[in-house]
Amino acid sequence: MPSTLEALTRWVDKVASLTQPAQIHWCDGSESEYRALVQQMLADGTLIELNQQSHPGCYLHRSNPGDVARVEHLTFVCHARREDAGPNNHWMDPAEAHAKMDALFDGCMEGRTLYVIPYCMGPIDSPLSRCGVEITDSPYVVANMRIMTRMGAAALKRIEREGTFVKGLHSTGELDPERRFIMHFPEERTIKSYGSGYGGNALLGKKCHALRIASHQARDEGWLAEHMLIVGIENPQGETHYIAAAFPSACGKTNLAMLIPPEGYRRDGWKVWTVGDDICWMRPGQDGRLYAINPEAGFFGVAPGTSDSTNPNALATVAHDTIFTNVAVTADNQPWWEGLPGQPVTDWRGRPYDPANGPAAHPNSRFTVSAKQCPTWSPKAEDAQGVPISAIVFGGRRPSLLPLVMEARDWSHGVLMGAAMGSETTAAATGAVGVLRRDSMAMKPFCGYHYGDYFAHWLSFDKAGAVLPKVFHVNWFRKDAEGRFLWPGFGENLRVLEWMIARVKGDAPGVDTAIGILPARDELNLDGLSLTPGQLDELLAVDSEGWQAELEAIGDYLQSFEPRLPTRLRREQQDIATSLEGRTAAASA
Ligand code: OXD
Ligand code: MN
Repeated sequence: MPSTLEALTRWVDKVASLTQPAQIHWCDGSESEYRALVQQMLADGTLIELNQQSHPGCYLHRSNPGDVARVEHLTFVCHARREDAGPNNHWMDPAEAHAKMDALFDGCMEGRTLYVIPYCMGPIDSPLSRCGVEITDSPYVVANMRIMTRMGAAALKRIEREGTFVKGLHSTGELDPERRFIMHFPEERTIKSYGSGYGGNALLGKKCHALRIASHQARDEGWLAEHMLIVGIENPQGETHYIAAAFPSACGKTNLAMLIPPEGYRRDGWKVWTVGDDICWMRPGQDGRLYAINPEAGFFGVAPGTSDSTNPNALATVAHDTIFTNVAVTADNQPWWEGLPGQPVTDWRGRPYDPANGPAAHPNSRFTVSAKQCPTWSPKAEDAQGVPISAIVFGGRRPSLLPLVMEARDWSHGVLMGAAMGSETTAAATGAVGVLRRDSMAMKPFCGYHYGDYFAHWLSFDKAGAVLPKVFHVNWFRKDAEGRFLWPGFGENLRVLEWMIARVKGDAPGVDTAIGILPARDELNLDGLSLTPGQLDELLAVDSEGWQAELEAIGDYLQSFEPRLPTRLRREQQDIATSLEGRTAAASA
């Protein structure tokens, strides 16, 4: 008997009789198992060996060209009651969804191996962690799950002790977009995914479990599952403040999580510690503060744009033992993407590189790598208790209006800032790129239930005994009239984080405005930056008329969550709108 947990063996048997695999393999997560899978994938062409001198242990996977990103229009959240999914999700009746999926899974693993992957999201001994089991017919998924989660024997032991686990069933099927669905059943803690091998659709521990199912479970259990990086900032006095930050996909979470301090800061002794780059689970501790873990064990990062100038830590991390997906290749068989020096000779589809075919690496090409390889990996990342969060940051790609940084006056204002987040779309999901869309808390594609209920859950943390983090909103992507970025970004973002920490410690008074607290001109350390006073003014300007229009747009957006929109959030939006009108009237009187 591969497991002592009857509920697990019964489920595996049931899936096997539906999918009819040639064999069943229970993953133990060992190095030898990983090596054997890699050999098998090299033999059948699923993986291609990269230059083992320059990149030991690195392989390339080329996916089907029609299967390179998350598919939000094919992703469903199947609550028993339609209203519980909210206007932020696609919904299907659970019985109909199960029937549809089971018809697809019927016999789909004939001649294939069914892999059973027990995994733990979060440190194996943490009370904040949660476990799942993914069944898949893809060895590529098994190899990626081994990097991205604590997978195998230790996870199985915890699952057997606890008796509960999230069930995830996956098959690559025929990779036919017409036969592709990513279904979630939050009330059953179950996922069924068919027809895609892409990370966010197929590595079920990540978006499907750690965000969509976990966000729903978190509401039931009094915690938060968020699309956030976690970074520790150590000041020259040796104090470390942990910051959790939500940005939509492909907006630089990995870069911020691995930030290299500017030269002067390094000299003064500032250090940055990476705890996570994509997902954060938080819950109140005994002292009332929020404590966070990164449920993942690896990075599934966007390759293009990752370079020695933008993120040298990421580059060092992926120098060995990394699976690359849909990158290009150089003449000497090294992985290549836009932003790196050198020349590609083969593009992501395996064709001779021709600029007429577009970028050499797919814009959503990825690396999968163990977090332990990151030079700034935090020693606290494995801490069972998690790290205490001093500040929560929201942000997006906003070419205009949104200042470089602003702080919420209190928790409910912070929740409004998160709810109102907007960003230009990126290549991480299929669909048009560069269109502004509201993406509350960067969870639009990932919140497993009604956004109105989710906002209420966020607000519920403001209660007696709570010692909540300060909340900020940042915008690294503000442009001038000529379309040039006003702020240099990357490592220089530490200057903004330093101001946040000063605010947390009560060391910076800030300037109170209708939209929140902004830094006074002399509160941001700009030493060594070639920023003109005009640029700083633009970055910190509050355009009252522009903001009045923005508040109206936010009001319309919030309206779409009625009747479940918390009145407190509506009041926040109205209070700011009124304050803006008052200030505009006073200024023109
Ligand atoms: C990701 C995403 O892969 O957000 O992290 O799409
Ligand atoms: Mn993400």
